Amino acid sequence: MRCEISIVNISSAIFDCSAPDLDSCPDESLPEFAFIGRSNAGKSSLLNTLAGELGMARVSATPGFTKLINIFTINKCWRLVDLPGYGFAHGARKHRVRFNEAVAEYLEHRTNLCLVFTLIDSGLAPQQIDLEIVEWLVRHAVPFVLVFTKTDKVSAATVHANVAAFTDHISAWFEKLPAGFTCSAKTGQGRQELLGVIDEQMTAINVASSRAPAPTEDLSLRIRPDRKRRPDLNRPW
Ligand SMILES: Nc1nc2c(ncn2[C@@H]2O[C@H](COP(=O)(O)OP(=O)(O)O)[C@@H](O)[C@H]2O)c(=O)[nH]1
Ligand SMILES: [Mg+2]
Repeated sequence: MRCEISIVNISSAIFDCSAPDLDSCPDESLPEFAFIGRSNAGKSSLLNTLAGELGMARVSATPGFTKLINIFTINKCWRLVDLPGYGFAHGARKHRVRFNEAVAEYLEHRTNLCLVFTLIDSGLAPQQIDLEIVEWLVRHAVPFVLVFTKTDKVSAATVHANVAAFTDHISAWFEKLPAGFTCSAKTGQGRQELLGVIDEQMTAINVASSRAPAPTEDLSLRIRPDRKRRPDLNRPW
């Protein structure tokens, strides 16, 4: 399905499902944009800010739903995916990052996954667990951008210092750094930029779709070859 309308304004956000694992996720017919971050990084708040008045991520804020993959269809043509937060492993593997198994499966194998928004609290110096997540995403060739959240809570100088320190830590892993954004769910800072990223990706998909010879082509088949490619979004921050 091709989206003819601009997606920068979210006009409908429909809760699809809370999936316990990859197999329970809906079909791969629509492009997906997933949000990950530590618990408390500001994921649900940012999703709600993106959706405006629609209160999209309310379900994910409900206890019991936070361990599930919460999926929302936006404007009937793409999806936002609220992934469970990550933590450290207990026991022998402690100090190693621990994903919910379903999250790892989703990130590695979901063929219609376009881009991951990785949320990091801008008020904190680089956290080992966030660095490990970025390393994991790089190792598994998952396309992602960095989103530094809660910028209203600390001074601009602190945000700048924390972002610079984080960038410093990860820069050796990249030839080209991933794009980074600073956001506040409270003030709306960064909202248009994040929606702009989604718009860019959707436009690219639509352009590819308009070039496709077969009218009945399945979107998921078209996305699959690009699945492991890094997004070409090299904005410095
Ligand atoms: N000041 C401020 N607080 C925020 C912001 N985003 C989230 N919070 C607060 O941080 C806490 C965790 O946010 P939440 O969205 O539930 O995080 P999640 O666990 O990643 O989904 C809540 O108390 C939010 O009100 C923000 O941009 N600014
Ligand atoms: Mg949440």
